[in-house]
Amino acid sequence: MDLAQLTRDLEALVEETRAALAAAPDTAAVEALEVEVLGKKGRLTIVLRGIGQLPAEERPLVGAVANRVRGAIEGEIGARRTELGAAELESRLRAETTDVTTPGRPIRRGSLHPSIEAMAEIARIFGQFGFVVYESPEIEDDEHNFQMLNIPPDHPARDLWDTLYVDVPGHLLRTHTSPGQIHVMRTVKPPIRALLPGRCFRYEAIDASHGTEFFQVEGLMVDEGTTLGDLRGLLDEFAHAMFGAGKKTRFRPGYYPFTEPSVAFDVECLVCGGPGCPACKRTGWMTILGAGMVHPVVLRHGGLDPERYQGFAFGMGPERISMLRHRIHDLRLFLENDLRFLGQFR
Ligand code: 2NL
Repeated sequence: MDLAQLTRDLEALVEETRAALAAAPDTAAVEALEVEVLGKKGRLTIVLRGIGQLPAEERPLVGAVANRVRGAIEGEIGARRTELGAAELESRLRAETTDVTTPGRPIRRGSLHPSIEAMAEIARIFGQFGFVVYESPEIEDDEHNFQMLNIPPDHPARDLWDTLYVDVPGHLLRTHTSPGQIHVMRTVKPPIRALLPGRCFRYEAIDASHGTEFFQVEGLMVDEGTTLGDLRGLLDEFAHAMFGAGKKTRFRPGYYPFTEPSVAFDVECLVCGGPGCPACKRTGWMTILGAGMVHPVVLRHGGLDPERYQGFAFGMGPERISMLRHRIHDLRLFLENDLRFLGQFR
């Protein structure tokens, strides 16, 4: 081994490495080549072992050549790594790109249950007249559900409400939202304009117009000098907003123990408009709610002096309102949760 030979070997190593780098398909191959050439047990180290056999004065010369060769190889490797790295990044970015122009999966929107839709519309309309929504418990006691509403324990009117009882003596599932109005009268100072929507319960055989659970929306207005005429005017506005401007309405005598006088409020038949058809049982009218002037006894139970304050109240079933609006013929549809039915509402 002499200096010239060693120098040629080193130059050859540079050439071979350059060729191998050019052929390296990816950065992993470059890493492998780096270890093979420059590593601790790499080819450069092996070539430089020959230095030991050279005369001492030639060794620094080889050292200088070796350093230049190492530098050249490192430079080549670095350049090729950068080149391949950029290409690899480029192709990864291309592969992982999200095409924001691809059509998305449709988002299925839910819809309101028709009872809820009707209650929201009722609340919206009465809200425009200053009525405020209150809520009250579904479990009540006999006093609030019956006695304070002028329905004493053995009164025959109790038969109007087939009651579901809970296993706490004296307590029951409210048969109407009226006990909530008692709470309102006892806590809110007149003028009162209260709207009470909520779920009610009755022990009934389920058929096309009855269920054991249903919603009720009750309204209550109490102030000095409130009259049946005020009730009539308010309900006309409601009927026109709900069923159409200009629809004819009427009051008929009715009966509730908690109102006197009591009325049924009808709107002209929404199907035939008056002459009579099967939908209105040939009467030309459809009943939309019951109402009346709050009975003085009930005002007193509400903590109000009937000599000073008068009030009216009304109650309606949102399911009935919804049935009239959408011409639905069977109440059971509101309870069955058939999505083909439920999906048709807002
Ligand atoms: C109906 C009729 C009605 C009332 C509810 C009421 C409440 C109080 C005092 C007086 Cl605290 N009245 N509520 C009055 C008349 C009718 O509901 O058929 N609802 C579905």
